[in-house]
Amino acid sequence: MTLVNVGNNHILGRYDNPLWGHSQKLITKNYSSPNNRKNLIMNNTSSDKTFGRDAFLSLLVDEGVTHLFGNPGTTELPIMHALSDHTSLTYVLGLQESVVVAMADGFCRASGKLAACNVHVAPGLGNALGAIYNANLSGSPLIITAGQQEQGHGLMEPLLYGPLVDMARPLVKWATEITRIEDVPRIVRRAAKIALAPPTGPVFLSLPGDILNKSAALDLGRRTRVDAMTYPSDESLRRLSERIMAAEQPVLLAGTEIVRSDALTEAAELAEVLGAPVYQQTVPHGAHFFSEHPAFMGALTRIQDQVRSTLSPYDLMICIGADVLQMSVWSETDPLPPDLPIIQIGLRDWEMGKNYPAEMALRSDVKETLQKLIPQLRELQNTKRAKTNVTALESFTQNNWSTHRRQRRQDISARGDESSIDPDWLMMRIADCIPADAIIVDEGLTTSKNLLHFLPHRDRYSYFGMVSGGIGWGIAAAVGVQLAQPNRRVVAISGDGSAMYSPQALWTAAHLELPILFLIFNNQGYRILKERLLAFHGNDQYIGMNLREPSIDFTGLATSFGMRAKKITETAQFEAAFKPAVISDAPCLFEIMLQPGP
Ligand SMILES: Cc1ncc(C[n+]2csc(CCOP(=O)(O)OP(=O)(O)O)c2C)c(N)n1
Ligand SMILES: [Mg+2]
Repeated sequence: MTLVNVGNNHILGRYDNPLWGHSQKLITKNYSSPNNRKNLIMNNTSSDKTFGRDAFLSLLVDEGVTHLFGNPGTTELPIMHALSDHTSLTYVLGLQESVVVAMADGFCRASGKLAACNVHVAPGLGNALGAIYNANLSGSPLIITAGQQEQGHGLMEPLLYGPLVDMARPLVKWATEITRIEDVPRIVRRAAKIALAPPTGPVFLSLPGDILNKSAALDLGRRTRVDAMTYPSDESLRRLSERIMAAEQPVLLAGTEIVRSDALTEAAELAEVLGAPVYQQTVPHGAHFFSEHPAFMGALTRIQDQVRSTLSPYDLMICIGADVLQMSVWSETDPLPPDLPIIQIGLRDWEMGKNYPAEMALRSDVKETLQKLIPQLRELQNTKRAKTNVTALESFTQNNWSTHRRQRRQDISARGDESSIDPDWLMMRIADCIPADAIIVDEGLTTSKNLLHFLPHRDRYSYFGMVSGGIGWGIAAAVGVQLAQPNRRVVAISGDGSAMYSPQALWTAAHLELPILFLIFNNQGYRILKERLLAFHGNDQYIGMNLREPSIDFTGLATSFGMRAKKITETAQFEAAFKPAVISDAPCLFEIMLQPGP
């Protein structure tokens, strides 16, 4: 690779990313000091040699990894053996590999930091694939490793052997096997750089046992970070601001990169400058916009007809780091109104023009770009337009998120006391009663479908939702979120069906005494599937959708893991128990009994 000087940064070369299918420019900065480097030339064998296992763990630490999530087997024993010499790494034990990866995913999402996780050979990696799929969609910077059988086995296919790299490859940014101990530093350094280079995402390394147990004189090198704090050229910014000002009724689509780039304040300022309403992208991954801002109208639904009609009044859609109209259930209607032009800003150029042509697509950091764009828009704006925008913002209050919340609250109060717990009432009370800086991890499915109508997004880490529709993420992700944010209270909400995909994570929470409050909504089945079977097929024979006979006792399950737990059947009981639990510093589970639905 050649080093080319570009201003203050360096372009270190190009690499091909299999996901994007084209070359990425790498702008690099160097963070390791020469002193650091000296320390990293390891001396822990009698002959100035380093074991592969020690080199691997030292490299993780030097790359900034603080938590190694894992589930060990024989092929991971070299790492487990070396761990006691690397005390700055916290090992977090998960009792099933999908749980291990989901915990690590939660940690990355709630910190933006690099994390590592280790799973066991082919069956363990197989167990983890659904969670890796989720981590890839959420862009979690994660080094996933699996122990591999010793290379000395050759082609003899020992127990647990499998094509690990081939298995992981479609779901990660980069996957490789380390076949020479000399490559350990280069490969781990490259893995960390790729995971953290925006758009961030998981990478996979297969670690054969013989590489971990061999020793060699190794220089562990230094870390590389790709600085992607980029903004468009002056010319692009000029064209962008002129195009935006030419629109009479622009609308903003707030997306996931606003969280990653920490650009909530800038996104709000853009809405104010333009007097434009803001919708959250159709799949709310996180807290993409301040809900209580007058311009916030809520999330777009995933119902094509509704989205089309919501967007039809506008003459320009400005997508800020957003997935453009990702849907779930198919419909003949296209959600995008014909002739609605699109502008896309963000670092994930895979998303640009992916589903709909973009009139302008700018690959740049959202925060940096908005910081440059907003003053230009102000300059172009005349006083008359600025006044109209203020009036427009005021007019949104008739129909915005805050107004709808007020109405929904009144509707719920008007319903009066009901014998069973009403899911919407429950969501309202959860939103009301949690501490202001609490974090919600949401896999509540039908029960929490209206949660975001009550729960305001107030900061970038206040809410984490499912990104893919793959269930079994929430309970485990909450463990990682709590580890990443130890000073904030995590409330993990989950359907009963979803909870059964990763109940093992409750044990990790209990074992680490993490003060997570788990709320399991027990409606004794897969309500969402029942509702859809009835709606799509007119069939009320819910074969394979009831979790009854026997009923699952979540209170007993949590208690068996050493966690305090309580069954809640009435609203008054919830009112009495919730507030004290949400400020207690011990893990706790409430099993909330709800109507089974259709
Ligand atoms: C990994 C995975 N397996 C299966 C499904 C299919 N699926 C979607 S929702 C659901 C049931 C969810 O039940 P629960 O968590 O109890 O929520 P409820 O519908 O009752 O609100 C299932 C099985 C899925 N989305 N992801
Ligand atoms: Mg259910």
